[in-house]
Amino acid sequence: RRNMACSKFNIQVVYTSFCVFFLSFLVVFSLLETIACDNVFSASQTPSISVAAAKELRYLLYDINPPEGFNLRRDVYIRMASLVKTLRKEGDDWVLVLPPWGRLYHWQSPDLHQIRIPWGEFFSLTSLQVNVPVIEYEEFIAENGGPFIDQVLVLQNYAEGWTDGKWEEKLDERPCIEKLMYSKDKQGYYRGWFWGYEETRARNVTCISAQGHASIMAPVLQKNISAVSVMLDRAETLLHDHYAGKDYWDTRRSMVFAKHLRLIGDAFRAKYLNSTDDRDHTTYNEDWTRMKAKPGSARGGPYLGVHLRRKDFIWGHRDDVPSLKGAVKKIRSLMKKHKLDTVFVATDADGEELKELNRMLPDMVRFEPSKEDLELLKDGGVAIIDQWICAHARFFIGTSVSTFSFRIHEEREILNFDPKTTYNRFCGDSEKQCEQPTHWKIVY
Ligand SMILES: Nc1nc2c(ncn2[C@@H]2O[C@H](COP(=O)(O)OP(=O)(O)OP(=O)(O)O)[C@@H](O)[C@H]2O)c(=O)[nH]1
Ligand SMILES: *[C@@H]1O[C@H](CO)[C@@H](O)[C@H](O)[C@H]1NC(C)=O
Ligand SMILES: *[C@@H]1O[C@H](CO)[C@@H](O)[C@H](O)[C@H]1NC(C)=O
Ligand SMILES: *[C@@H]1O[C@H](CO)[C@@H](O)[C@H](O)[C@H]1NC(C)=O
Repeated sequence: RRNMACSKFNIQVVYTSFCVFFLSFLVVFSLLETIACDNVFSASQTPSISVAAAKELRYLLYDINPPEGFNLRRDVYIRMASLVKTLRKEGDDWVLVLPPWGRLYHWQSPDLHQIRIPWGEFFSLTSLQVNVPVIEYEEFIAENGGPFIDQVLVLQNYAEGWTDGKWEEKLDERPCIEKLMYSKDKQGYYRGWFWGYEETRARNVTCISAQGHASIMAPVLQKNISAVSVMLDRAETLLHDHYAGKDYWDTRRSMVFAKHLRLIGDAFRAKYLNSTDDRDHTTYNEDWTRMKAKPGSARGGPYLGVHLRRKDFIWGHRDDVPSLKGAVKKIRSLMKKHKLDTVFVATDADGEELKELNRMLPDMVRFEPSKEDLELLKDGGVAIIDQWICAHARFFIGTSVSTFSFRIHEEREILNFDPKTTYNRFCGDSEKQCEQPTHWKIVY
């Protein structure tokens, strides 16, 4: 039943026809992926068969506040996966339905149709499956017999804020505080955004004030609600169950980038950065549960990796973000210090800034897809390839409190880089105390 996620992925891979060289690889890997899928599914279905009589199949769907970016959304996935794990421990056979990607504020490439993008375009579904059962939204529609969601719970804070200035975990059904983003149609169904799937309808929508970690929802989902499919909207309201604990890292490690994106990043590294896994000690195991090496064992390719976040980060004139001139000065000094002749720059800088950067740093290497490639990879795929290449650099420096940079830190931690080469950020030109990012160590 859940095999669809994998077969659908294969189809997408097949129409990724841009580069004949990659295509032959991709077909082979998609075959491997199918085999891996079968193993994963048969393994995960064995226990559910033996207790099938007692456990009901139920679906947890979720969505996030529209302005949130790609990288925060990846963080909310970790919270939801944790909730599903709690739910499965305590009762029914819950499955997490992956919210299609789209309509993200930062995805601004013109003429690109960027909605209803399945997770398989960005992440390896078989890898996610090893951690917790997940399905794509279209697969949910097929299994569920139509685009119907039984119950939507819109999460919100408490209208009164923290009582007595004291924070405590709590959860209550409450009137909706903000204007509901769902409206009733003539048949009495609720219509809403639903990731651009206009035909989707909800049978019931209510608001819940929630203050606490993700698994605070578990008793309500088990006991108060009997609906088969439940969607949590504004899921970012819930906090991590165990931030940076084993469960957190298991889920984070399972969020392996889609194979075709990693291959494109690797080919770019080989061609433009003289970087290969063998030489750089960054060999990746397809089975993430076996990705564990001696800390500091990764060497990385002979280049400096840079994430330079601009746009909304400079519009606010934040004092922890450098001017382009300040950034280039730092880049030059790091290249000298670490004896690196090459710099790879990932940035969201706009046309004007990019020109200026090019002028000051003419030798920088950037991943710039052709129009055709961009159509296939989309802004999300390009961002992942940028992150993948930064994750393989001998030394990395990112931007202060950018979730884009944080995800690179984690990726480098997974690859076993020495933390000294990872947890670095640019300082503002006149920033006095330039505190460097925190080292988050993997709990295996
Ligand atoms: N390709 C590419 N895209 C980038 C880069 N930096 C930012 N972006 C784009 O801009 C978005 C940044 O928003 P987020 O993903 O939320 O990450 P963030 O930089 O922490 O921003 P906030 O969390 O919103 O403060 C990314 O998702 C990308 O779409 C970059 O270096 N390369
Ligand atoms: C869930 O049910 C319990 C017991 O019936 C009730 O006390 C509680 O308020 C309900 N919680 C929510 C969020 O509806
Ligand atoms: C909608 O859901 C709420 C909360 O679970 C429930 O109290 C209410 O009876 C439901 N309404 C309908 C029409 O089913
Ligand atoms: C690539 O790296 C290898 C090993 O570090 C080195 O011997 C070789 O000269 C480099 N090639 C180029 C083109 O820089």
